[in-house]
Amino acid sequence: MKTLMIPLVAIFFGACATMQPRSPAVSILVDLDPASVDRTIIVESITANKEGRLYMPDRVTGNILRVDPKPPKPVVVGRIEAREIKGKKVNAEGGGIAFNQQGDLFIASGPFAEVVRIRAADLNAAKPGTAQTFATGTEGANGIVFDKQGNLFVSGGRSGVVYRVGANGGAAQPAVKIELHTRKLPDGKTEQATVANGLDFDAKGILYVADTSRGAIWKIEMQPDGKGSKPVLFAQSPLLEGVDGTAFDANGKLWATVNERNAIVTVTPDGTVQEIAKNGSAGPLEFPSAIVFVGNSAYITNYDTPRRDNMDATGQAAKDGIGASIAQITP
Ligand SMILES: [Ca+2]
Ligand SMILES: [Ca+2]
Repeated sequence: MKTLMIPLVAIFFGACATMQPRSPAVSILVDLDPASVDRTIIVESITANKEGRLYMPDRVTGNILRVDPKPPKPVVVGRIEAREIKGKKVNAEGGGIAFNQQGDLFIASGPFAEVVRIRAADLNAAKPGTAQTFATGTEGANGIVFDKQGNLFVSGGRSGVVYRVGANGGAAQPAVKIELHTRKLPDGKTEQATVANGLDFDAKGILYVADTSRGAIWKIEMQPDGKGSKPVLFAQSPLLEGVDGTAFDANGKLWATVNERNAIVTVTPDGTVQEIAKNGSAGPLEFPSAIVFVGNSAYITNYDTPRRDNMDATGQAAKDGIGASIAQITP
């Protein structure tokens, strides 16, 4: 018997080796609020500077946090002050975040209908800089991305409009519009109407727009006058229901966080959608909202909204898991 066992064991382990899941593991880089699991910090978007340090806006405090992946301790380097609008205190609720070529940092604010800027020199842990208005008239401002010429594009959430702002800022102009749409979630009550969310350009300068509502990604060719051509469907799948932030990897494959499904997917240039990671409400993905690559490592913000696959056992909240955090997929 014993002599027979050895080849069987060898075959078994050999089979395991070939069947090993190729999906990379998701782990937690840092819990942004170790004292709480209950959204005392809310981060929707993430970007990295040229040195590979991560930056994200906290919607609760208005603080701009910086995290060096080694060691991953959050530091406040800037701030978006709340404003008084029509007699009420309104938080910026910082959304999309991106650097320009000069190293200035830009953050979308839906409640302000603006994109604000903190100059490179003012991103300072010793004296955090205050964000100033850069672009106005961006209703529902959510995702942001720069093109190679330094123009800023801003997604308008449920308005479906993608705005364009020149490198010097000012009043934004509509560049393209995604048709409106509303999807009911499987609970039969919750509605998702955000059709223009995460934005990205590919190497050829084609704009990609995440349509959270349809579970789709649109492709838009830009014309010389700064307007977009008619949006073309790049991918649509139940796997993309809740698609939020996107980023291209070094091979030109598009990665996307799918918030309400607690999932990460990839989309190949021919539009094939593949699930890379997915988990229940306990994490490590907790309503993942944005993704950025530093080299071959992906960093993902956990926004932790209580919705669909990110509901805890009460069916009301998302208090399991660790809450606001950065997840990572490292090679
Ligand atoms: Ca926490
Ligand atoms: Ca949670």
